[in-house]
Amino acid sequence: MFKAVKKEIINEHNKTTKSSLDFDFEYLEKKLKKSHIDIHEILDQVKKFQVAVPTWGVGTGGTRFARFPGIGEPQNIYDKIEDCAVINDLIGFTNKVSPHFPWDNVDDFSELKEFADGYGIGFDVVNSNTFQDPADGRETFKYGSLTNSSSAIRDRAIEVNIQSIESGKALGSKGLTVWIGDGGNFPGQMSFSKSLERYIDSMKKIYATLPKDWTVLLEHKPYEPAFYSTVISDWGTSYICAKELGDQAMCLVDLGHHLPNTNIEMVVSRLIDVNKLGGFHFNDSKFGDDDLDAGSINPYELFLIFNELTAASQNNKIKNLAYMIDQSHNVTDPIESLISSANEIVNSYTKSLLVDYSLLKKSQDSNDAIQSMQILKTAYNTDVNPIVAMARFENGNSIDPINTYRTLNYKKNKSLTRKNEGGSSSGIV
Ligand code: RM4
Ligand code: MN
Ligand code: MN
Repeated sequence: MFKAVKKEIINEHNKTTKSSLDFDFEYLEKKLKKSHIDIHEILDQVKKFQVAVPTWGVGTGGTRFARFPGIGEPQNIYDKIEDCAVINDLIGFTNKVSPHFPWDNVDDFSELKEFADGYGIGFDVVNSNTFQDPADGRETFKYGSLTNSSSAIRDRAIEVNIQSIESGKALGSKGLTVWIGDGGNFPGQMSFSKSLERYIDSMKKIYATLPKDWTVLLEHKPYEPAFYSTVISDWGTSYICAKELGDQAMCLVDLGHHLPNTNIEMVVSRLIDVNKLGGFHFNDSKFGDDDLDAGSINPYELFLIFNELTAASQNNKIKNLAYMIDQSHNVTDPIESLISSANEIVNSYTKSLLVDYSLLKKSQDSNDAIQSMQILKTAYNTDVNPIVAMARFENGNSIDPINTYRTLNYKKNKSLTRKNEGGSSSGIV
């Protein structure tokens, strides 16, 4: 849309890097040709890739201990949309945002939609927040929301979700992600059985209000903020609930929501096979739900996840997955982190398109473990940056987005008008 970043600035910057890109692209074209891969076919697919940016991700995050605000931080949803538009103007892979309610509540949603439209930004799946208390102070979610033992509190949590759907409808969204913080810190604190029953019961009431063309995505997490048990702890529980709810309920995989060493790519494959994979929250981690930048710690895992997705999509086993980023940026300018993360995600997707799946099948059938591993490694070790950069260029975006961004002095300029009122509405997330 090029309202947040002037098109001329992008064009000028591209002029300085285009010949180097052409050189790298032509080299890769020849290299891939040897393996009978047409780089232009890959490029066409990459140009269409989209992943949504979380509105809460453009504010500087924090830890349990402190938050160190950056300069020119967005102060409200309008500022956040503008930051997201900067990202999209530079990379073009992120033309939708995923809002979080009540954090992003406004009085007039049609005005917000119009504002975002003006930047070429749409609204992806909306997220409901019942992991902190609603502003009106009527009920508290301290001891749980959708699974609380009090029916009045459960009703209030259901209301928050229904309200999120209503807001999402006004914004043109087509889905709701539900992640609850419900769980316990002590053995015996809550009944595993009753809390799950109450979750399903509450979700059925939310599901009943879902428009027919919407999807509800159930997000699991094994711990935090509850540290002994969580109600929707793992993909198995998530699957059981999605199945119980019906066809419009799917499971969402947040890459940080697994116990250490979980084979996430296998979880992805299982959910595909049972027809319940609905979407992702991309991020990276070393220890837990660290919400670090996608591809920054374990890029091979990210590739292996896309390997499952591409194999499944070539067999027509998946469609319409909701791709979203879910990260917390504590030490970087969130705009740079999100640019880099989106590119890492597209990069992994691109590498998966290079896998020779018919050869892999033969190799698997003949129990050739080394060759099978090498087929994946060959794709993974290919430097696909020229394809991703060319996709950005041909879509009218920046060949070298982070350096283009740095020439803008965007945050410094914004700091003149955005007065820091104590930081983002998303707490320490
Ligand atoms: C949670 C979870 C949710 C996200 C919140 C902010 O850990 O990942 O998806 O909405 O954080
Ligand atoms: Mn998440
Ligand atoms: Mn999380």
